[in-house]
Amino acid sequence: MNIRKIGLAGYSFDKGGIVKGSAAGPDRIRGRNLLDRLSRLDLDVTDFGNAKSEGSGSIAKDSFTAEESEILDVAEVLQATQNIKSIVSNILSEEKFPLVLGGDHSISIGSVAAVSEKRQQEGKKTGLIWIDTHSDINFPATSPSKRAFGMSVAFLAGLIDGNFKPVAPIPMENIAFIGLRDVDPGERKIIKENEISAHTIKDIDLNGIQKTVERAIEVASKSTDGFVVSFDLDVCDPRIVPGTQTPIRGGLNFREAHLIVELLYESNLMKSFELVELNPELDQDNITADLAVSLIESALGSTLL
Ligand SMILES: [Mn+2]
Repeated sequence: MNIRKIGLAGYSFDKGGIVKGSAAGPDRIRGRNLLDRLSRLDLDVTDFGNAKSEGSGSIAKDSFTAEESEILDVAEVLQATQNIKSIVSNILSEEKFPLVLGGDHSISIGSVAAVSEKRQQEGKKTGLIWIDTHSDINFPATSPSKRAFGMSVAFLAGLIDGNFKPVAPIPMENIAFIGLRDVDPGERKIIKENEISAHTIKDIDLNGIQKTVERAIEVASKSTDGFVVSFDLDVCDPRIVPGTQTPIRGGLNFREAHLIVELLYESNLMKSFELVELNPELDQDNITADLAVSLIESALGSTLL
């Protein structure tokens, strides 16, 4: 298997979301013996640490478009996404596989863009597999929360002009959602109009995990040679993931969640993996944090035999 040299980076940030607390996610995941557990997988892990940003740095309020100005804490979010982008770019320049820990889901605006930009410089296109209860494809105007964590995919696809627009947007024909079960009206419209591949929880009920993941891989790797994977813990059922800010009933069970990342690893096409939205303050006896660690192990090649 191809994933051996890992660059691990956490980003402590929760101003892109509604409920505070996911900024403590990376520390908690590390505290549940992540590095020790990864060392058993025969991986060469370089730790780039947990980073955070204080405020908005030098970004002025008037540097945003009218549309961007609708986003709450927009300057802090832009600062954070720029920071995590540069950290992931460093990991890539050392030719390592980025393993990113969030933080709320807005950090993907930077972490995913770093991978697609680096690969565009190499003449390659990049797909995106977004495993989440939510499609996170709101525009600032359609977003019910006005929080950036519900807009990440819209930015990554290059649908919104301005400061957050990636140099190398992910082609919409190479985006695949897995596990959707809470999609806003504005998002439905965008998904339908752009014919984005969206596998809801019902599709999983009907077709099973294996077929669903195969279809998502097909979409994300069509005329690309790989994809990034972004895993929001809230795709799992609240019974196994109490520690997340937007728990929604009827999610994936423990084995379904693991099988998804096991199959993605086996595809040999994953170019980075990130796991977001652990809120330790809402967790119960670390069951969410421990699930996060075991999903990361499976995504990086841990097998049963
Ligand atoms: Mn979500």
